[in-house]
Amino acid sequence: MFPQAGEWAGGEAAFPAAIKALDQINQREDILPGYYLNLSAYDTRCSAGLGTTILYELLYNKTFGNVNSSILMLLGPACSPVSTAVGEAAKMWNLIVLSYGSSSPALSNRARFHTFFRTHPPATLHNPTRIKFFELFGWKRIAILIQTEEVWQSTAENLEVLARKHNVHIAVRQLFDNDPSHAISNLQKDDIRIIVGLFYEEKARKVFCKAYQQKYFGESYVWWLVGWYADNWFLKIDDIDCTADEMSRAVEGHFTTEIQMLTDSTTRTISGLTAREFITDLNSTLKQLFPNKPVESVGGYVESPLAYDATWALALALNRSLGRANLEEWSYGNVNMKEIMMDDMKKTDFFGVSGAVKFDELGNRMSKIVVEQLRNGYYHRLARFDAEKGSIEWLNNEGPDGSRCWNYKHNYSSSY
Ligand code: ABU
Repeated sequence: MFPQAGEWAGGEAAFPAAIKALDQINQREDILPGYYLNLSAYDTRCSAGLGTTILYELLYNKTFGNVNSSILMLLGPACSPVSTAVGEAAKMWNLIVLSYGSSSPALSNRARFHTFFRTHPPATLHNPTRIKFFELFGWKRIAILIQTEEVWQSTAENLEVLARKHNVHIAVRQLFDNDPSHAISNLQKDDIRIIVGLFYEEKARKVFCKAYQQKYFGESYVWWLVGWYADNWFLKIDDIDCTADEMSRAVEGHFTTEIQMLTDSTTRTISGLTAREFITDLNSTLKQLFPNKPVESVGGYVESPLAYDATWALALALNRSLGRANLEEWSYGNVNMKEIMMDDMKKTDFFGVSGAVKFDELGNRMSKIVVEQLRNGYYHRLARFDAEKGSIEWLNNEGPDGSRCWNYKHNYSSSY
């Protein structure tokens, strides 16, 4: 499932990345020998309703798309609301789901999502980083502005628990559905200066346009957002009532936290490519597919390494199952075979373009977090945070310890 539209069109870049992995896997004689792995792709438009309909058609309608037998496994969905709907239903058909794009902490519930795995780490991973920075700068009074979706609400709940433990006071918690005007007025009334914003990119544009109009921006305010929006997301102004210049002023200086999705390592990955070779190849494909967009603005560009590695993870798990199960005997009622495939998914352990790929007991993946700041319209890397060790590695000369590193725009194409 690869969304090409909606709140997050993450499938735009994730699909070509998955196809690259699939082509390489199909050429390898040591992986699934004698089999050709076929991928049938569907656009969910980031809609839970459409995702569920597609799953229903795949399960019941043998003439749907070009799938004429039971599907072995499901790659995707991307958006968390779709994974929530599809992931919960899939277990009823013993279908393994591997998402490359869903961050919702709610998806870590093994009872609800028994057959669900993801190469995208859960969004709770951002919270220790946020708290670490609040402590570092002595910020004690914080607000959370939340879009009403489970992905954001469950991240906020986790942040509140962590904040309490560290004596950081979550003074205000504002929810909004579509129009954030009211929520922003309330933040302003309460004189909140540090705000964690939990919302999709389209809503982020509305938030900052309103913040500009209500004069709730500038050096006295510090916003913390997620870092996976497309580059220059704030310059897309067709759906808001602000100019590009106004938006640039409103967003200037905000911080982001993001999972490190492309490894810095120069080691060859499972496919034989280095991470750098993978992204260079993907960049040239995306330039052909989307000639009118910079690659960094293609939906799911940042997450594309996770889609590539997810495809490898599925193929390698199926390959392990070959020794113990006859793939041709697969049907949705074959619980025995589902157990074998689940077992083989849990054994996942390889080095991919996103780093070491393995799942914990909740089907999750862990990663380091990168902190960036938007300065003069460009994102600059500030630090990398290792939540397991609680350690910060400063990536430029502006950390409190004065250590020197480097400064670069956060997209992959400019660094490679
Ligand atoms: N990095 C994209 C996360 C999108 C989602 O969880 O819906």
